[in-house]
Amino acid sequence: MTALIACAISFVIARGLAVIPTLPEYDRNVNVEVQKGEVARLKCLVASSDATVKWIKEPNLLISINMHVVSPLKRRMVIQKPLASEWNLLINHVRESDTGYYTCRNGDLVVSRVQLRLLELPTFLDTSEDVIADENESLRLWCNATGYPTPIVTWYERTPSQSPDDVVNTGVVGRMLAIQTGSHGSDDAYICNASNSIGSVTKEIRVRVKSGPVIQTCDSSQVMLHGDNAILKLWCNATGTPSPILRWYLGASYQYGKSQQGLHLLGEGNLLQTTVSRYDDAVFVCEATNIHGVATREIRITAKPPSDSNNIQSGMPPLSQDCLPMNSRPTDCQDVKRLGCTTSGIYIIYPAGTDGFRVRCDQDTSGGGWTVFQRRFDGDVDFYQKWASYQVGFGDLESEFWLGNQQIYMISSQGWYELRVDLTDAKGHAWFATYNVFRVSDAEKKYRLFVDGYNGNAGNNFKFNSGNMFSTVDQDNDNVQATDFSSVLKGAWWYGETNESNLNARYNSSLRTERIFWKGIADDGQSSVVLTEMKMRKWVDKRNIYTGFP
Ligand SMILES: *[C@@H]1O[C@H](CO)[C@@H](O)[C@H](O)[C@H]1NC(C)=O
Ligand SMILES: *[C@@H]1O[C@H](CO)[C@@H](O)[C@H](O)[C@H]1NC(C)=O
Ligand SMILES: *[C@@H]1O[C@H](CO)[C@@H](O)[C@H](O)[C@H]1NC(C)=O
Ligand SMILES: *[C@@H]1O[C@H](CO)[C@@H](O)[C@H](O)[C@H]1NC(C)=O
Ligand SMILES: *[C@@H]1O[C@H](CO)[C@@H](O)[C@H](O)[C@H]1NC(C)=O
Ligand SMILES: CC(=O)N[C@H]1CO[C@H](CO)[C@@H](O)[C@@H]1O
Ligand SMILES: [Ca+2]
Repeated sequence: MTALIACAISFVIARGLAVIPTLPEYDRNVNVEVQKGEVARLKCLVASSDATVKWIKEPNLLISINMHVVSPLKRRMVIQKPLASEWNLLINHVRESDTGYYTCRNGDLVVSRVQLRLLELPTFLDTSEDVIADENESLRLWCNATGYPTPIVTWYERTPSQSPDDVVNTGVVGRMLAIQTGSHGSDDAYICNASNSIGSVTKEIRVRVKSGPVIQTCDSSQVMLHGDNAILKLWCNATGTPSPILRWYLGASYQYGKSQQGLHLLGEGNLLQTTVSRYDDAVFVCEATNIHGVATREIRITAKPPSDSNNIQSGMPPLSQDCLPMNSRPTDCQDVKRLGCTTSGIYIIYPAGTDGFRVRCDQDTSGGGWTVFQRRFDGDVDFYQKWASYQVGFGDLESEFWLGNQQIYMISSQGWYELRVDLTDAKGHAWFATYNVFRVSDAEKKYRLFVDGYNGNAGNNFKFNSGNMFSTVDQDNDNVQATDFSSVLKGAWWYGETNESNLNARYNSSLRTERIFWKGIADDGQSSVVLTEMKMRKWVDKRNIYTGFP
């Protein structure tokens, strides 16, 4: 009995002695950490060669028996044996679902237990939003991030005086940052950076302190128009948190369009563009509003007496508008006609967005209703003028004039307009060209022309100008590199690659290239065009049917 036990013990010892030296040292709980898509190598060391070695994914998914992978995932798994004692499990293209605990068994004996984890870039689960805070308010900002290894959150601060890249470490580590907000006008940004061994993410949280509006600067500029009106630009800047909304009102000196408060709302935004009569004083009010208050600033525009004129016109031409109903505001000469004025003459019209300006109406030609914007018949007015003059107009509505590109734009953008060009040659023969569609774009687009639908006996020469920008001797917008058509042809026009028309050129010049020109009319090298008129009229019945406008 004793011998048997001794024998058994010695057997155990002998067996132990035989096995233990062949087992290398290893950590039975090594974690394997890889990024998604990489290869995971799970180690198992089993010395005895007659063992049945199994890999099991906890809780009970059998993956392999000896060299044989039985898992449904066997396409991505393989048993690798770099040494006779190693039974490593290789998992290719590791996925989220592969993570967990794996045990390697020699028979029933657990030889190793390995946790497979995915390394993950930090991402934010939840962070504070931008805050508008009260003065001196204490706040807690947070940034919760996930990732593996667990990201460390560090906080940075940026004050408005610093450049966007210039941040200061607050020394705070952890997902919560407590701050005390400052006074009005402070506008800080806090940046949390969640970082681990494989990367980092940052999030900027703006903290602004509530404040009422403060108007910083206001200014105006004035451009005199032809006649008695001016284009007025007014602008104001205001600060406040939240950002104030700016509104413009016209002071009570104006008689029309009054709101309940006696102020006429003109527009919103930090820039206002309008027209005023230069014979009136005007008070404009800029109002900045946010939830914490209102600030206002007045801008006074002082009337300029007619003698202080900086345009060519001397004195005001007489108005023909006694025929208009009281307080009527016609938008063009077609409207003047509709309101009962059927005599050609000078009227004040009020195109949308303007406070009115004078125009010449032709109520006789082809049914009337024409707003005349160019007229030449004796050469008394010099038409070889610069951009600024063409923009606001020059000459005299009673004789020769250019109404002004800005006014042409303001009128023609009110709807669908047609154009009529009347020409008379030296022999007294009258010619005309009409276009069903006429429109001129704004100053930013350099008063680009659009015409379509010719009719008449003068020839369709203006179609070549459609799509061109306006050029003057000091603004070459003709899109032709080699030439400055305005200076070569001595005019101001929608010049482009061809020149079939040139109605603002020199009057009765002896040089053919420099004189008023419409191809095919007075085009024999001797005579010339002696009378020109350009006029537009709204299609009142067919308004908004034409859809081909640019
Ligand atoms: C983020 O952390 C804060 C502070 O510990 C906690 O109140 C909040 O519930 C967390 N949010 C998420 C989505 O984990
Ligand atoms: C905020 O703190 C400043 C400085 O201590 C103080 O002058 C101001 O009155 C405080 N404002 C409010 C609303 O408490
Ligand atoms: C976040 O912090 C880490 C560690 O300081 C840094 O390496 C990393 O560039 C930071 N990330 C960003 C986006 O600033
Ligand atoms: C005021 O506003 C105008 C128009 O937006 C802008 O061009 C200008 O820089 C602003 N001025 C100030 C001082 O903010
Ligand atoms: C045009 O010029 C010619 C030659 O200088 C002159 O005879 C003629 O009268 C002028 N015509 C007009 C309408 O000015
Ligand atoms: C610069 C230019 O091309 N000018 C031409 C404009 O058209 C007239 C009439 O056809 C020509 O004589 C000019 O040479
Ligand atoms: Ca050119």
